[in-house]
Amino acid sequence: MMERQKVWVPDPVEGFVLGTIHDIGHNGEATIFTTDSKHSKLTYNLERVYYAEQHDKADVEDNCALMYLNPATLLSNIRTRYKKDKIYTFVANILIAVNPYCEIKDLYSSKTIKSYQGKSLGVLPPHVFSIADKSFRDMKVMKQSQSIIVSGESGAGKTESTKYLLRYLCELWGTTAGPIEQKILDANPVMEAFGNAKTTRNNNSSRFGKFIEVHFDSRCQVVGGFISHYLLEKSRICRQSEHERNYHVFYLLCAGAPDKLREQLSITKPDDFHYLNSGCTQYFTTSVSEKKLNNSQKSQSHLMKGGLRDTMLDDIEDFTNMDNALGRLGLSDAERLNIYTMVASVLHLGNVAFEDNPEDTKGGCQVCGSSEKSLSIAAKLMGVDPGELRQALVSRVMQSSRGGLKGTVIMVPLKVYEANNARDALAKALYSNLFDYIVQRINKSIPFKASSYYIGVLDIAGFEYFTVNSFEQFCINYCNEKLQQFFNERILKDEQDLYQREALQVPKIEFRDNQDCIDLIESKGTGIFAILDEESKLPKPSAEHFTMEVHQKWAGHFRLALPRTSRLKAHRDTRDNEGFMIRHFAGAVCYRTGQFIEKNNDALHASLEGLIQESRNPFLQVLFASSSNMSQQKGKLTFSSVGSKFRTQLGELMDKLKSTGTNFIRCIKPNQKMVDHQFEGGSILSQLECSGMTSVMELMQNGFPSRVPFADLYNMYHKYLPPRLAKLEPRVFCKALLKALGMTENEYRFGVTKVFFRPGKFVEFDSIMKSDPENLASMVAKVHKWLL
Ligand code: AD9
Ligand code: MG
Repeated sequence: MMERQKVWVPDPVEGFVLGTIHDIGHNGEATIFTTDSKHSKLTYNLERVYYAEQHDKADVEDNCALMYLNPATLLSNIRTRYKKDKIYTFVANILIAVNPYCEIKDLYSSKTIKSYQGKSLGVLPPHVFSIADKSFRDMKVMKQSQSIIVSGESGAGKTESTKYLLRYLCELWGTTAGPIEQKILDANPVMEAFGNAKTTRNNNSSRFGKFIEVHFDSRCQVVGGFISHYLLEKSRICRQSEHERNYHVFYLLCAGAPDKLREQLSITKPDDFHYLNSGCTQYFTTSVSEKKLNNSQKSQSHLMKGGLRDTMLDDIEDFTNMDNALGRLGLSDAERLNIYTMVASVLHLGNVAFEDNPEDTKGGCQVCGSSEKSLSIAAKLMGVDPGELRQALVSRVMQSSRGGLKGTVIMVPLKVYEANNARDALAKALYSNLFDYIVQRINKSIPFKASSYYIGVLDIAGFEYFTVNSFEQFCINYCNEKLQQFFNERILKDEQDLYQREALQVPKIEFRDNQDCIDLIESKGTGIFAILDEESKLPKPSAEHFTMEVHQKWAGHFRLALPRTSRLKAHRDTRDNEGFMIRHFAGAVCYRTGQFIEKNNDALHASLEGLIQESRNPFLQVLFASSSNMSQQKGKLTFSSVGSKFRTQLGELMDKLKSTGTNFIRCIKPNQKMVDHQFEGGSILSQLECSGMTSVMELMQNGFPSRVPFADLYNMYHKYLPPRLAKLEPRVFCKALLKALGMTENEYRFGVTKVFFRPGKFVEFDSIMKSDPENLASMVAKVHKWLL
C-alpha cells in the first residue's frame, strides 16, 4: 500500500470508516486520517486495513464487479445500495437481502414477477425473484430438483423472503395461483398463526424451522407441495420473557373469534390466562380493524388500549385470514372447531394452580379452590373426567418392584412444583402435537402424485448467541454448523474444483473446516447428544454429571472449553450455573446445561399418558396416536429423545440438500430497532462474517470471480467487429480480443471452456469494448495476423 491510498479502517460502530494513509512506518504501522467530518488520526497495522474503491459512492449489482473484494468494500457496497432502497445485492450467485422494514413501491408486484421471467442472473437488478427464476430454469434445463437456503438472524427477513419466493413459484409469470398453488400459499397464514410469536427481536418471529417443497411434473407445472418442520419452541407455550408473547393463535382466538365460538370455548381476554400473562398481553391491531369492532368488542377495553402496532399484523383480521385459509385447505367446520378446542384446552389447563395439601403427610398437593372452574372446563374440552384429570395432575403412577410384587401399581403424590411441571408438560405435548397434526393435515391436502422434481425453500433460524443459551440454541447452532459446512462445500470447494477442472493455477484457499465441531456434537456414542441420551437412562440423571461427562470425554478438544464463569455468574440462579462453551464457526457460545435433560426428554409421565388414552375426544386420540415419543427398533420399544429426532430429521434434510442444485440467500437485519433507513454497519459486518460471506470475499479476491464461456463472449461482442473477424472460432476470437486490449495474464486466464477475469477486470473490459469498437476492430485485426 502507498501513502495517500484510500483505505477502510475498522470501526466498532460503522464496521469500517474511510481514511487515507498519511505515512507508513517500517514496522507496517500506518498513520491514517479518516475522511469523515472528524478527521481523526488513527494508527493501524496495514494488515488490518483494506483497499477502498476509487469511486466509493458508486454501487454495483454484483459485488464481484468491484476492483477490491474484501469485507469493507462488500459492506460499503451494501450500504450505498441500501441508502438508495436497493436492498438486494449479488456476490456471484449468492443473494444478499437487507430487510428494508418498509414497503418499497412495486418491488414485489405482479408486473415485477412477470419481468423476471426467464431472465438470466444479472440481466435485471438482483432480487429474490432472480433466485426463484434461476431455480426454476435450472430445474427445467438440468432436470434436477433445486433448493433455496434462506438464512439470517431473527428479524433479518427470512420468512418474508420465503413467502415472496413461494409466490413467484406459485404465480409463475404473474398469473393468479391455481387451486394447488393457492393451497401451498395458504399454508403460510396457518403455520404463522400456530408457530410464530412476538419476540423482542421480531414481532412475527418464526419459532420453528421449515422446508417447503413445491413439486412439479415433467412439464414443470405445479402438482403439489410438502412441508417439513423442525424444532417448535415449546417453552414459549407456558412462559414468555418480558415484552414477548405466546403463539399468535391464542390472541387471534381472544380478539378475532366470533362471540359464539369464544363462549363455547370459554375464551375471554389474554390477561385472564396464566399462559398469556407472564409476558405481554397486548393485541396487534390496525386502525382498519379497530373501526370494524362492534360495540361489545369496543367495550372490552383491553382490545383498544395501547395495542401493538405492526403494519403486517392484526389479531382480529388474522383470525379470519387463518380460518379462511384452513377452510380453503379443506378443513371442515368440525375439524376447525376441534383445533380451536385444543388451543382453548391449553389455556384453561394453564389456569389450574396447585397448593400444598394439608391432609397429606408426604407433602402432596391439591388443586387450588380458585382454579376448580378451569379444571372442569379443561376436562370438558379434552373429553376427560375432571376427577381423573385432577388425579393425573397431582400424582404419578409407578410400578412397584418391592417384595417380589413386580407390576403392582402405586400412586405417588406430587409436590406443588412437580404438579406444575406435569401440567406444563401436558400443555406442551397438547400444543406441539397439534402443531405436528396441522402440518400433516396441510400436507395431506396438497399431495404430489405425479412429481418429477421439486424446488425446496429452507427457512430456518440462523446462528444464535444470547446472554443465556440453552438446549434450543444448542440445537439451532448445531444445525447451522451443518448448513455452514454445506455452504463451504458448495461455494468454496466448488470454486476450487472449477479452477482445477479448467486447469487454472490458483493458490488453494484454506477455509476452516468445522467437521470437528460437528463430530463433537453428533458422534455416535461419544458426541454431546449421545452423552445426553445416556444420562437420561441413568436412575438419577443430573445436569452436573452430564456436564462433567462432556468435559471428560472431550478434554483438550479445541472446540470445547469450560464456560466463562464471569458470564454465568451474572445470571446465576439457584438451580444451575454449569455448562460448557463451544467454539462455533461463527463464534464461541456458552451453554447452560441445567435444563438440557428435561428439554431433551419431554416425555409425559405415565398417568398423563393414561389419561389421554381414556379421553372421549377422538381428536385428542388422533393427536397423540401419530406422534409418540416411543419408536420401534428391532422389535423393542425405545425412547426417542428430542435431540435424536432432530439429528435424524437434519440428516434427512442434508441428504435432500446435497442431492439438489442449491441457491443461497443471506438475509441481513439492518438495525436492532426494527426501523427503516437505518444501517448499523458494525452489526451488519458481524452478520456477514457469521454467514460466511467474508470468507467468500477472500476466496474471490484471490481468484477469478468473473467468468465467461468463450461462446458467450463471442456472442456478446462479435457484432462490434468486422464480419471477417467475426468468423473466428470463439476461443481464438477471445484470445485475439484480450491481447488486442493489452490485458495481461495477471488480469485474466484462459481455462478449458471459459475466460476467467480478476476482480473488476470484466467490467473494465466490457466498457472498453462498448466505448470504442472501431479502434478495437483494427487492433484485433493486427493481433489476429500476429496470432497466425
Ligand atoms: V425469525 O428468525 O423468524 O425471528 P425472520 O423470519 O428472518 O425472523 P421476518 O421475515 O419475519 O424475519 O421479517 C421481520 C419483519 O421485517 C417482517 O415482519 C416485516 O415487517 C419486515 N420485513 C422483512 N422483509 C421485508 C421486506 N422484503 N419488505 C418489507 C420486510 N418488510
Ligand atoms: Mg421467520
